[in-house]
Amino acid sequence: METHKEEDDHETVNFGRSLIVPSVQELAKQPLTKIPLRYVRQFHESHSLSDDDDDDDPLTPSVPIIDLSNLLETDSAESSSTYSIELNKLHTASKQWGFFQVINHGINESLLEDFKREVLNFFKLPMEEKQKLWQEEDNHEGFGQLFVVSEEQKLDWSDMFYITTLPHNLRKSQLFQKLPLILRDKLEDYSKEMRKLAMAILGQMAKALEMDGDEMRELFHDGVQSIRMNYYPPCPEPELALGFSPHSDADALTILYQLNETEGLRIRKDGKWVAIKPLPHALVVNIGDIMEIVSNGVYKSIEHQATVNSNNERFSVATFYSSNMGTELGPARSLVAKHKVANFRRVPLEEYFKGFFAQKLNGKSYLDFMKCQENIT
Ligand SMILES: O=C(O)CCC(=O)C(=O)O
Repeated sequence: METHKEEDDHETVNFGRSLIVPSVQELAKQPLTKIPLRYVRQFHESHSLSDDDDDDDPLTPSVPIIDLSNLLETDSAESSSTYSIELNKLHTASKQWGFFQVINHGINESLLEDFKREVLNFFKLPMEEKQKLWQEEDNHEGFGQLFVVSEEQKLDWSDMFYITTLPHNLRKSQLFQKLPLILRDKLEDYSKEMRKLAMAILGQMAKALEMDGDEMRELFHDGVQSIRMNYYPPCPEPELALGFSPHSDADALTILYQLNETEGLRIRKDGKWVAIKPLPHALVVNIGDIMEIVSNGVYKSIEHQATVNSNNERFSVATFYSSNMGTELGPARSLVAKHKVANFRRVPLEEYFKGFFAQKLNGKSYLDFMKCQENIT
């Protein structure tokens, strides 16, 4: 990972680069009946979208819903049975699903509405304006796509805007300053609220895992946060394309805000793709690879993908929260002592991220890099 001085003389880190690709939003404005070959998936990839998909099967379980007010709201809560039941739900969801929706999360509704409006407006900016915020060849922050490493690689049917938001010294201030003013303000507020929420959930996870709470705080205070805004335009051949290739997230916790009611997010559960239906006022939380590592494999990061459809556009914002830059990433020492085995090795966080962003997305394959050799299955 390269570290360099920006003009305003603070250190920034270059987490990676991605080949520059055309805007799908612009492409989708043309009267297309077929999508260009670069977006057409192999049979087995697109096949997995339709044939494994049990959306309408009433027996398909739906992702757990956690009521955060039962965990966070009252001081005396921890001794109550409501608290223990909810904590147990969180623990089970994190072990068995790696995904859950949170309700009563305490994020101000008007902030969510204002931020949504600004993100929708942002994607509506004319292309000449967006060009000023496009990725550069040596860094993947800005508008574009991530994880594009070759000209032959299949592309996702989406555009995104990606930015490191916290800690402030890692933020590319030149990019941030170019954002429309209201979006910048709302993004600042949203990013702070997401950090608070992530820390609160991590605190509860420490309790559920019976991990040393101080160790969790030590690892994640001042953590690295990045935000990815996704736009999925309607697609003339949705059965042949993917909005987002299957992947697990490299961070510890992702908080996903689905901005409109168009469905698209699917997670792989017991070999089947299960749709996560947007629930009004809820946020989707998922375990990332860092949390799988820190929990010594107790919690699982889960493969997910986004599908597209022919009629409706879809918007989402993912906030990724990771441990802090000083961290050596590895299983929590308090858990290794308890489990009497370390299931993952230790690497500096920088090295871990550098490896992640240098490759094409491929399910959960990157986690193998972190497994202790004898544990690779
Ligand atoms: O848009 C979605 O539902 C998925 C987004 C996602 O997986 C991501 O941004 O990492």
